[in-house]
Amino acid sequence: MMQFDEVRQLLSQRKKIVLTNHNNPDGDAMGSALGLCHFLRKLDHEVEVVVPTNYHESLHWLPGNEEVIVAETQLQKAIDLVKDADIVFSLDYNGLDRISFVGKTIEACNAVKIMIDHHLEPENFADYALHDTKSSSTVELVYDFIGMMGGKEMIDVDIATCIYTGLISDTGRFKHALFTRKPFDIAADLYERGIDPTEISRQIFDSFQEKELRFNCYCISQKMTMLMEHHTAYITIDQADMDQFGIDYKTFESGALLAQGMSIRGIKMLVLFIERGGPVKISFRSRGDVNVRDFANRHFDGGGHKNASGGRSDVNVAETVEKFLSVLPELHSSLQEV
Ligand SMILES: [Mn+2]
Repeated sequence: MMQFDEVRQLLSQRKKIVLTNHNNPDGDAMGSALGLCHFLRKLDHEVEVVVPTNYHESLHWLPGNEEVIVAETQLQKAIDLVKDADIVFSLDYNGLDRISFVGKTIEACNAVKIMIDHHLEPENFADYALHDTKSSSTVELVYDFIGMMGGKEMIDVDIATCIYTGLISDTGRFKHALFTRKPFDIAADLYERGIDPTEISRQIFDSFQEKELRFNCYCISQKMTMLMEHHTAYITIDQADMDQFGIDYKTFESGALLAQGMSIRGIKMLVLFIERGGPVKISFRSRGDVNVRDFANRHFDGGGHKNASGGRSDVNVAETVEKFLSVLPELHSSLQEV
């Protein structure tokens, strides 16, 4: 493991740097990558942002977005950049399987690997890691990293906008993952630097296409089962549901749907099952002490955060739901607490 002084030393000369984040990058992943990109370019580094897959268009307005390289559409370019890099950053993920085909290239490349992340149980591939599960978001740690580099005064409105995007994305507009006062302090600092919080929120949260909102409403009204004795609800959707509304799974942003389900009074856990041939993809959301990370890990080959996790299942969706219902009583006591 490197010390931070060595990282600072390394960054004191112009380097080729590639910033990567996870599959289907969200606001925190894109905010981290683009915020850090703007900062490192100000330090005169040669910086590229390489993301494994495409992402939702509500993030396409972010400053610097037009230069992002999406590996699934420009695979050779992405691989060449990683192979040629002096430093590769892993942002908002801590396992190389979270980044599909680019992961193997990162594993094998000669670059110094730096991880900045807040997910549980980091893998051991990085030479230097800024990792804290008590951080609301990865952008919070990117902000720290910039501070550790002595660059806080270099945070301009573009960097600040990217960081704020990650903050409001991962905290759901300051609703959860608030373990310390830091997210508020950072937000106040970013405000001083000239961001437009109203406009950023509008771009991120009020940017549904009509078909997306209609699809979410359909899922809630037609595809959701309530299990009130467990304070739980679950939603099952398949390819035909998505086709009916013209929804592209690759850029489908399930966060808003999950948040809508979790906004029902009395619900402490929501589970989304998506079947589209291949393994069923499962997303969990919960409140308080209902630990869906451990639950996903025990039964559905998954993980993530205590109140937001994911998993998968190799049997069909009906059998997956059956299995879910059979193991759900394990969470009974935490689901009963008020
Ligand atoms: Mn995150």
